[in-house]
Amino acid sequence: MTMPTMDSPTGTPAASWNGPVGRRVVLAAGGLVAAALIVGVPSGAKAHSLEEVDAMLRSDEKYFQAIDKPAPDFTLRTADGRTVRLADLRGKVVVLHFIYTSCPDVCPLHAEKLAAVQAMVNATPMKDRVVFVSVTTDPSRDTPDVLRNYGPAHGLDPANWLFLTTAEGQLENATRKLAEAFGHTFTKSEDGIQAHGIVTHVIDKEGRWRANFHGLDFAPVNLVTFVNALTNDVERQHHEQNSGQEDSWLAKLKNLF
Ligand SMILES: [Cu+2]
Repeated sequence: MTMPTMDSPTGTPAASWNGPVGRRVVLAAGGLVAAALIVGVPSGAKAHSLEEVDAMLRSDEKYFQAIDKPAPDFTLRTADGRTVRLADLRGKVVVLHFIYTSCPDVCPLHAEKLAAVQAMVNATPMKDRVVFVSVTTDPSRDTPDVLRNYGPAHGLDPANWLFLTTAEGQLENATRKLAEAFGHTFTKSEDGIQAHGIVTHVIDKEGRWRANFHGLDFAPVNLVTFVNALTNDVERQHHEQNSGQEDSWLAKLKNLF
């Protein structure tokens, strides 16, 4: 059996980011979440404007990288043959990552990590405002049936999860080109194993790329908190007074851990 040639600590788009990528802490994710709550999240959950969350994550989540530029555009296809453009997702916060289903190592862990994030999001009113998007970097092997079955097998809820692949007429490397636009680097060996880094990208409701969460060791609650700030961002400027209800469910979610 060939060993995977994962270049886990490299392949990240941020030159300034040097954190390790590993699987060890993932196994203790519950503990990490609890630790993040103790050190990272303001108690009472009253204060979570985007600026405050951003400042909190910059100091307490070492795998968080703030970004603010237009997200690379895409036109791709779902397993059911539906065309999806990034513009179609306008109005929703998009949590996007690149994986391929035959990955023997970190892609399944990445999918499971995002499934945990999705479960937290979907336990709240954010469920209708957030879309999770997996993009395969191996369109020739990841056929519609494979795409459809992968998410549920790793705990992802099809309610607000899409697994995208190349559309008719696109080159086979279209999704890998997209991944490169998101800062990834790839090499594809003869046995089809791709070397790649692990990054979760967050795109706001207006299609701007707002953050990367690097590797597998970030605290899921920190990604949820950031996504929550983005879902509230525009409304909050206009309805500062109406935040009580949202605060209470976020506090409740945090109290689960
Ligand atoms: Cu992988």
